[in-house]
Amino acid sequence: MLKETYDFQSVEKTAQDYWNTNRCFEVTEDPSREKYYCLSMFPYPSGKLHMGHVRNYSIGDVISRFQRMLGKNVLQPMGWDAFGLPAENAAIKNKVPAASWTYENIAYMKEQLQSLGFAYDWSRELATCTPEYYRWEQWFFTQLVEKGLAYKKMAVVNWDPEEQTVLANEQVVDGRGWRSGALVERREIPQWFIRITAYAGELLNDIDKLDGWPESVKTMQRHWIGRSEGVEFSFEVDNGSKLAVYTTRPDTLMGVTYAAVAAEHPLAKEAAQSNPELAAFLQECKTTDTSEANMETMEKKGLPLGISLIHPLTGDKVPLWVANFVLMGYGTGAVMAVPGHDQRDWEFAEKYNIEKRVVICSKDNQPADIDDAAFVEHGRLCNSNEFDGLGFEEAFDKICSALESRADGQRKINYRLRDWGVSRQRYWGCPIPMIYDKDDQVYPVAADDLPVVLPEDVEFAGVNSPIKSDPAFYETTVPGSSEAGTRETDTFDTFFESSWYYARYCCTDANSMLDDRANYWLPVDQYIGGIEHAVLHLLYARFFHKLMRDVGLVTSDEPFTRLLTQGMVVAETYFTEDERGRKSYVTPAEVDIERDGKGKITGATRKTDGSVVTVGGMQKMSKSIGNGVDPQEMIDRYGADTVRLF
Ligand code: OVH
Repeated sequence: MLKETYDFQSVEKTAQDYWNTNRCFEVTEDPSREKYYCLSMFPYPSGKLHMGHVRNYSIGDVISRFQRMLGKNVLQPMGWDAFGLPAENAAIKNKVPAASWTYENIAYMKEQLQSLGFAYDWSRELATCTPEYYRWEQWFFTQLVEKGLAYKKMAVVNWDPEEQTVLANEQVVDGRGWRSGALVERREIPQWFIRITAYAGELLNDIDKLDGWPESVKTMQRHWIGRSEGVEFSFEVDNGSKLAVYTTRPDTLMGVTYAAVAAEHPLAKEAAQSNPELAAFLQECKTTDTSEANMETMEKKGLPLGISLIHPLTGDKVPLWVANFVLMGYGTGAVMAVPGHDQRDWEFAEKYNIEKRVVICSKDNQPADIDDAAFVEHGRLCNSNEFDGLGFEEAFDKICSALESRADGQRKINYRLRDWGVSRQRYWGCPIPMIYDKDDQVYPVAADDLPVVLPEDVEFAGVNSPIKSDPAFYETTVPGSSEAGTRETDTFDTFFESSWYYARYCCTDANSMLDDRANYWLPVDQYIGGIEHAVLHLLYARFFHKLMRDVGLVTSDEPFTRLLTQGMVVAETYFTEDERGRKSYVTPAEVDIERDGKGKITGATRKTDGSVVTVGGMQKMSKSIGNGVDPQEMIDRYGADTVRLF
């Protein structure tokens, strides 16, 4: 009989017990039925669900259940992105092994997910920190090494001299280690890279196939890959050598008034030997944060080297500088500068009073006005001798041809995308399956000797990775011989695990990385996740999919047909300020609010004493500003369906 009150506790429990007992959402590969693969981005087992999870997984569940009601064979799996820094930090802080902290969180968050009634096929649950999972990415990596798609090179990392550890970029705050506060140094160490640049063209072109993705995400991926057409050519140096530069604006070549090399460039080091001021500047450049964000905003600095170049077309002398914004690792480590038509060059020339020359006309076909800023648009050429009057394309072509015949010119397609550095000097990650012999030759671990298991029962002494000081882990033999060998003790970037988890769900018990069940379910019909993954995770997963295709594991070209990116979950904030402007937040539950006719919040007072508080506006939910809503509290108070509807 109908009760007066809706007892969500018993109703939901009864339903969820029924679904579990009857394994209602477990699916098998059934070629006679139309499949639908609906996937939400799997969570870090960080402790408990937050509203961002609830939003993501409610959307995924609604779509899954809808597709199921249409009669399709729906796969909706769930799992755990279990490696990574948070587990290590918790282990150091709470003196508990990363593994047990992780498994406890998984157990609790799994209960929360079940109490929200999500229709998951729990028989396919995976956790990326289990050898059963990561053994296959280790095998995959050894395949990439053998195909020349994974290699090792020296690369810069953030070094915390006090903790004697490498820091991730997000652990460097204002140039200092987040925990130690010590000034961070740049240090070059050998690291493993995956040659994603070999797939740059295909990753770019295939974006045009992704009609089910938001336009904004496709644009972000195109910019990240950053294809550019340009020309590489050489200047004659007055010491008889040559200096190669790359430019995407050969049409502005007649506007070159100086060139610049990176601080690590041989020409700079040579000139510094007889010039203490220069030597000091090169030393200063060593501590420059060369992240792209910083390079954009930092003050551009440089010094003349006292060396001249010969302009390849005019024969004029061009002074050579060293500048802190030129990177040795990017392109040729040298750039031509056209202050009239490149804003960064303009600012540098303005600061050091270097000549600016106009060679491009603005829209009205008059030489552009560059008094206050560079003119960076395309336009007809002027002050460019035989190239005067040409438009961008034609000038690009004719000047490239001139450079090809007179200055070793070579047209080039360049990409902003750099190869993927996958080494992490952290403990809680998948061990990189490589072994070194006594001469530092490196060998992939043989397939039969995988997995290289990460020891879980480690006592976390300090901030260093325990396996780096554990002979039981790193002492081994060289593959195929009885010679003593040493294991690689770095672990993979956790994006390695999340680049292929969507495929493993299709065949979690396969005795290979994937089996043919993957081709029944893939590509994912609908992927749902936060917009913060619009570039890296999605690009790496697309890259892995193409790599898995090329080793014969899948037949499709793209992993995700449709993508829905959810925004941040936000809530109102309220605060009071002390006389020195320091804010203390009060939670929305503690205030009474007034709204105007249109429902806009116009004021708020404390419930306790009626004192006025400032309305801080909508912000991403977080404990620190007091506007976080704990989903568990809401589930207990109002029930799962109310929370999901919210
Ligand atoms: N394991 C990765 C991950 O993002 C996914 C891998 C595929 C790389 C939530 C909040 C956060 C919020 C609200 C209240 C309090 C605190 C989404 C925070 C993620 C992702 C999954 C898993 C969060 C969106 C941003 N956000 N909105 N509100 N794991 O556990 O962080 O983008 O789609 O659901 O999130 S995760």
